[in-house]
Amino acid sequence: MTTTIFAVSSGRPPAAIAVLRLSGGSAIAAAGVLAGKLPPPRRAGVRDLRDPGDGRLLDRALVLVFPGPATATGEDLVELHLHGGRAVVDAVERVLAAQPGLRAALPGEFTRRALAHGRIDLTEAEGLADLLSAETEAQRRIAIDTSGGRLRRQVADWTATATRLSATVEAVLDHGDEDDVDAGDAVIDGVRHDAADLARAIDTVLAAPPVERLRDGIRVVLAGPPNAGKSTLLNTLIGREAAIVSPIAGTTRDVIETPVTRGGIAWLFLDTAGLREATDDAIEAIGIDRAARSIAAADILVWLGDDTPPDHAHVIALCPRADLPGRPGGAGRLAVSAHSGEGIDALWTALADAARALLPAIDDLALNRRQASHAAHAAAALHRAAAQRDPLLIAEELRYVLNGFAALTGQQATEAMLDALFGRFCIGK
Ligand SMILES: Nc1nc2c(ncn2[C@@H]2O[C@H](COP(=O)(O)OP(=O)(O)O)[C@@H](O)[C@H]2O)c(=O)[nH]1
Ligand SMILES: [Mg+2]
Repeated sequence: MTTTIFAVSSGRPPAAIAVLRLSGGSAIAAAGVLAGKLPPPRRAGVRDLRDPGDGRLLDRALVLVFPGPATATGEDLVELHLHGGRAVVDAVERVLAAQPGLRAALPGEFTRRALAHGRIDLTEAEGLADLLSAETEAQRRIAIDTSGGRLRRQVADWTATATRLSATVEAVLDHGDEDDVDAGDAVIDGVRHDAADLARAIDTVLAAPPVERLRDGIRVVLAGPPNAGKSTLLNTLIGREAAIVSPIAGTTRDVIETPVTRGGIAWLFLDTAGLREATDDAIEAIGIDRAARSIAAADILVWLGDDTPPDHAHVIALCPRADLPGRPGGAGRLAVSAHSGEGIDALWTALADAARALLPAIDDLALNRRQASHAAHAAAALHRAAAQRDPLLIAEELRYVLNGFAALTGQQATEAMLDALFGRFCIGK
């Protein structure tokens, strides 16, 4: 029997109520030791919780018992709704920890058990992690779909189709000698046709922008020559002094990253060292090198130079410091001044317009990079299967496809991968 774990799931005390959850084979017995006769399954009951050592009252709590396996974790689960004071929670946790087979839960351990018992799959666990960290409405909407099994159901659909194709090919391979050859060919042609259809369906999903951009923010890189006003503009956009501003060229040496949410979009603004050809300062030179790499990795490049911007798929070219006399305007350039505020709202509008193409639409099935890479492998194998005539090779490709789907939903997840995922969760989840 696995150990029984317990943790406050409702956030840090003090609070009005603290929901302490127990999960595992000893959960119900342990709750009984504190509460005496427990309420019937899935019915709330108020109980006196007592220290079994000396019989003293710990708290008066609402107790709920959920016998497994039809529970969130797939194990016996108990909820104690305590008064949310720190000392109350401490006292109850101390008594629980003293019972044999019980210990405090690790971060994400309840969810990890849910995954281990097949109550959720890996895509749902990932969606849950995103849901818990969601700060914008769009993040929440996509995460709630994924955590609710939207991707799991889609992959189950794809898996059913690939399994049917695989079985059809295996049947042709098994009975190839007995049946007439033309009939076998017709069946294989049908499989190839369906494999191509499935590949295209997956490609459509893969064409949507990745969920990371929605979650971690759209990377907006401010770049241009020294003293163009990059750092000042960054501070104006985010509304605080994150970057040092000075008339001395070469002040900003490292890339400064500042996250901010605005207009329901998560942004990550990156201020960079000014790009200039020659510098004697070794550290500034490293900064310039980093700036060049940031530009390459930018989702949107905001260019503050008066010359032609570097090649980039999404560039917004500015005419900065537009309040100064004699600043060149120019077609296709947005005049902005961090000092007068001119053009700042228009810049936000231009950013939001560019962002729309970069983010998954709210109704899209959005995949993270891990999920997308497995789906892409499966789609590639399907394309290869569709281009094949040899049933043996088609069968082989279809096995790759099914492996890819299994990896996507976590049937082959490694411990290290799970550690990384559940490290993102808080204790009690
Ligand atoms: N007049 C005016 N000066 C600005 C503006 N933005 C920045 N500056 C000045 O230009 C100089 C360089 O600014 P900074 O933001 O450090 O430029 P960076 O090197 O591109 O980061 C500083 O003296 C700023 O005060 C602006 O919109 N108008
Ligand atoms: Mg600067």
